[in-house]
Amino acid sequence: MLKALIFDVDGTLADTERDGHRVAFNRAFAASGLPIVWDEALYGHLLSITGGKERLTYFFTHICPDLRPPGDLQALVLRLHAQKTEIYGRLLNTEGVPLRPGVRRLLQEARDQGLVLAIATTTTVANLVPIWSALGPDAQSWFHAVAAGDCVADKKPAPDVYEYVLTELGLSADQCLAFEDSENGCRAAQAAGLPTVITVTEYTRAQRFDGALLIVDHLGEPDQPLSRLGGAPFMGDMLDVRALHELAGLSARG
Ligand code: XBP
Ligand code: MG
Repeated sequence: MLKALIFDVDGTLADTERDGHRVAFNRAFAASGLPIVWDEALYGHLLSITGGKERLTYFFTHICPDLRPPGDLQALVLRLHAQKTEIYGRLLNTEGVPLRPGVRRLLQEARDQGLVLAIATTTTVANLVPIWSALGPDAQSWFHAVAAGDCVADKKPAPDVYEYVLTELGLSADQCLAFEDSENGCRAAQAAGLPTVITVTEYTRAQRFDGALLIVDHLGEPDQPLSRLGGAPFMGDMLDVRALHELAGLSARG
């Protein structure tokens, strides 16, 4: 019996990586006088590392150690990431939050029909503030549990954020559906035993989603039909609560 929907944030609720996080990282580099620009292609590669701090550490260690300023690497990463997070919040507050198709519709319908909502994300919890603002004045209260960034020991593809949310909700994995955009996210949800719906982005379209229940380009809108890319033989134009109950039933029957 489907009781809860658990959403990833970046790439799932909103398309935030290319024009949001990536731009904020570059502005933080510039503000620190570092001659570093993460172009779209390089950032797509760096996204295989989840967590902005981990991504910065990987870059200075394995990609461009010659661009690493002298001094303690961890202190540099913490300072740059704090700058980036502050820039990211301002950027989304001025540029707006690119909610993905069908997100607002499905969240509203799920609330109206009594489904529990939760967030399981690798991003820093401060980055949720513009998401709440974009969804509505009381949007943060829509979600019964939020697992974000450093609240768990290991980031995706580890299952920690999903296990944290399941514990907070007091539900079992087979009573929920997870929504993700990336291979790392799919692996995290699958490792927590969660039936997983994937909405790909341009960065993740070519990734592997082994075990996913359904793979689509987005959740669909009445005037913007979704395209099924893999998984369950779903024939509808958009994912609504009725369709999710049917998919959950399909998953339960194995
Ligand atoms: C995506 C991530 C995050 C963001 C950057 O999170 O891996 O690291 O790219 O945010 P998810 P931070 O898809 O799980 O929402 O710099 O705050 O980590
Ligand atoms: Mg994501």
